[in-house]
Amino acid sequence: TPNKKIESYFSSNGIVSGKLGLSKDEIKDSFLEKTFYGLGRIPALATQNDFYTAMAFAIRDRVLRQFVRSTQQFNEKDARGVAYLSAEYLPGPHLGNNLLSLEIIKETREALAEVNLDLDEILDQEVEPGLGNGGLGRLASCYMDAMATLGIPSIAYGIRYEFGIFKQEIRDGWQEESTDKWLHYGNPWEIVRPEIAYEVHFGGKTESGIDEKGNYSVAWNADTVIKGVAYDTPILGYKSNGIIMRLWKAEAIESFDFSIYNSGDYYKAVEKKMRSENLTKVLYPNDENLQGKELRLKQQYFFVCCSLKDTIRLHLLQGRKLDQLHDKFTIQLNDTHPSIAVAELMRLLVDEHKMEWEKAWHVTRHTFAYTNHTLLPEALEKWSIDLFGRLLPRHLEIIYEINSRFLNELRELQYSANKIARMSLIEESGEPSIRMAHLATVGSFKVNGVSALHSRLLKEQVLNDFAELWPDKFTNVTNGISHRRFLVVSNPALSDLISEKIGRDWLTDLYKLKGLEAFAEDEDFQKKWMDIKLENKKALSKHIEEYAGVKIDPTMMFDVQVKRIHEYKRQHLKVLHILSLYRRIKKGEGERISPTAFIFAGKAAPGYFMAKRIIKLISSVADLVNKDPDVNGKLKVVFIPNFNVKLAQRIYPASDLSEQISMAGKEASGTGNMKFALNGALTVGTLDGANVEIRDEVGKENFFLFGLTTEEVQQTRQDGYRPSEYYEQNKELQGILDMLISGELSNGDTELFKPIFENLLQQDPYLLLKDYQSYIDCQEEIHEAWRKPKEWARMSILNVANMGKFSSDRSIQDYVEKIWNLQPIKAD
Ligand code: OX2
Repeated sequence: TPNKKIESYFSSNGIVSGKLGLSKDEIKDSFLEKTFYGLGRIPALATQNDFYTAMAFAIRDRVLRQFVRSTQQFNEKDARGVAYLSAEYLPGPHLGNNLLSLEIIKETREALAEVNLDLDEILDQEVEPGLGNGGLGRLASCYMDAMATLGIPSIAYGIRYEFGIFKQEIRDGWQEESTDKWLHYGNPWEIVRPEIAYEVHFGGKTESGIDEKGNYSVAWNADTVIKGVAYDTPILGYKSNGIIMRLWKAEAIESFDFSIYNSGDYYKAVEKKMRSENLTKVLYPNDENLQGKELRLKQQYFFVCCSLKDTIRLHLLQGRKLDQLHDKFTIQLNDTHPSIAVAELMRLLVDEHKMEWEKAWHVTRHTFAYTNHTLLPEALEKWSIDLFGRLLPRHLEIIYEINSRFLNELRELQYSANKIARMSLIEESGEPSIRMAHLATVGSFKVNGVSALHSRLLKEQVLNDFAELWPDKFTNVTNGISHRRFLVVSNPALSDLISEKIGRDWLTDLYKLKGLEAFAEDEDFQKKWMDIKLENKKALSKHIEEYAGVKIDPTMMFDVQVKRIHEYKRQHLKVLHILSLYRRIKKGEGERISPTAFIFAGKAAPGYFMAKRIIKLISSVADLVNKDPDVNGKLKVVFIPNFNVKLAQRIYPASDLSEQISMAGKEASGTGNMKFALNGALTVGTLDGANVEIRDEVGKENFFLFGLTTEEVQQTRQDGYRPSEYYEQNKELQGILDMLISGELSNGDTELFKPIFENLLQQDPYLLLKDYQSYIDCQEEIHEAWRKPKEWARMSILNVANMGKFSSDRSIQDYVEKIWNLQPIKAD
């Protein structure tokens, strides 16, 4: 029974309906109160980190108020909503973004100044949650920002990894990994909910029989039980709702060790407890490469099981019936990582809630929607039947049943045996395994790709048979980014200049940036625009000097490639370009080269041999170039360690040129490309992923295009590609490639870069040599353009003016219209 006194206090005393306390004095008071009562600190002992924590607590109170209010209104309206399932999130630092969402950056700065503290220093204390690898995790977080802002009734589920993506250091040019102890100083943003916890079972056997009511039923007698506990982080939208990111942490169940305790083996009991907690210890650091590890499958099932049980609890709490689940919820699967959910929901409905199979299948297929993020074969998840059956025996049976019914449908359509084998959820050739993308596709009512090109290729290639069978199931939602985090928060000077000219409506409607077109030719505006860029470059140079030990002249062109290190992204093509410039300057032919700083950052998967060697290659080229007085006035090369959201927020505002040079057909979308362009960098890129749409929006005259198209790539392959021909015919290229094995880059070691050399000459799977000349020619154009500052400024302004489409607000609006079919509710 609800406590009426408390309820009326809540609604009448302003806790959830009244004012938020956002004046300078109120912020200061809360901050001081949190410093003393929240942390128990006296000023003499308080550290900068204590002050950060106190401020985070003060702001969290206000964020929670918005969350409580939103939840109340979603419940009152019995709203239809979304549960977003993602194994990864990269929220970035929370404090700065929350201050913007509450529109109290200025007030907070002043409040702190009154007690002799500096907001920027306090912001810098925050350690970000690195709960993802790259684009996929960051996209999920951009979507949360937009869902909160737009008032989408939603909850985001994931895993609370104790150690996020590893910390990267560069030693002697090599990447070294260490654990990311992001929880070391505590996490003021999360609230543990011990009462929201679910049991998750693994292993054991299934047993079928007749239940008390005389119905056929299956019991799963698992041999391991683990508990998932909810940790909630409120995510605040801009002047709008708060939604929850609910991450699950694994714990041992209390009852679990009783028998062992009783038999006296205390240490064995504790050991078992620790083993349970291992499940959410660490994020797998592989981006788009699946290793088929047992612990990873356990993590996936663990968070899916907790999330579905929680979704069902929320659904039933509203007094709704289980067979209406799909009327009230869409469960969005962020890639196949959570796709075991299709089998788990069937298990929950059929085994636990005793729904008949056909009805349960109807509910399931109308509840899920699946987003595919990659066409790379090595990234398509497959689980060996053997491993899967040992860990999840009941789910294996369910998948077999789904498959058998599905294949029967195909037989009725007179499909050939070949085609049926291709479409089966089970791959029979080689080691029998489950194709998770097929499970997700069969179990969902919508499947989307993440850019126009990617969605087309998904239908033509990887899921072609399914797209022919169910053409209406397939759709596209082009990715988007939070322009509030990646422009307003991280590039305040440029944001203010924009707002001075066109007002502030663009914060909630990015298409309004179009208004900047009118000022593209305005020389005074151009000057202000480029002055801000220069200031941002100075700030980045300082960071680079401190963390990479390289001094960079901020007036150089900043030519930047930051993203995961992967062969398909072709960081080594950029290296070939740098070496070509180096050689020209050495030969005295460098007069048409504009002074340039080449800036790289990004992590390599710890087990990815070639990627790690590419980092070493970049470092070696940096040594060669930076130490050579003949060239180091014109070229600088730097690898900034430990790329993460925080560093990204410094880099985009300071970039002149954005390198988006993946082989066409490989980058599903890319989102860094959008963040650069939004901050006024010009793009050099292939017709890949969202580059295609960016170019369409900003105009082809404001985009540096090079390289093969997807179709030309396919044709090249068909014709039988021989990379060595390019080596033989192109003397400049030959000279550069020979540098890799001459020892020049490696203190005489001719073996160090041979694997890269041989890979390029023999296979060159990503066609670097084929695209080389086109890239070099394009770069010459770029260097020429850089020599005309007014032209450059104009193009930069036009890029920003035409980025409206790439806000995650637009993406989420697309999800609402094309997939989710729901009504936003904005809390007051
Ligand atoms: C990434 C894709 O590689 C990238 O192109 C895309 O922009 C991003 O997802 C967000 O959609 N793991 N990471 C990705 O896909 C997978 C799988």
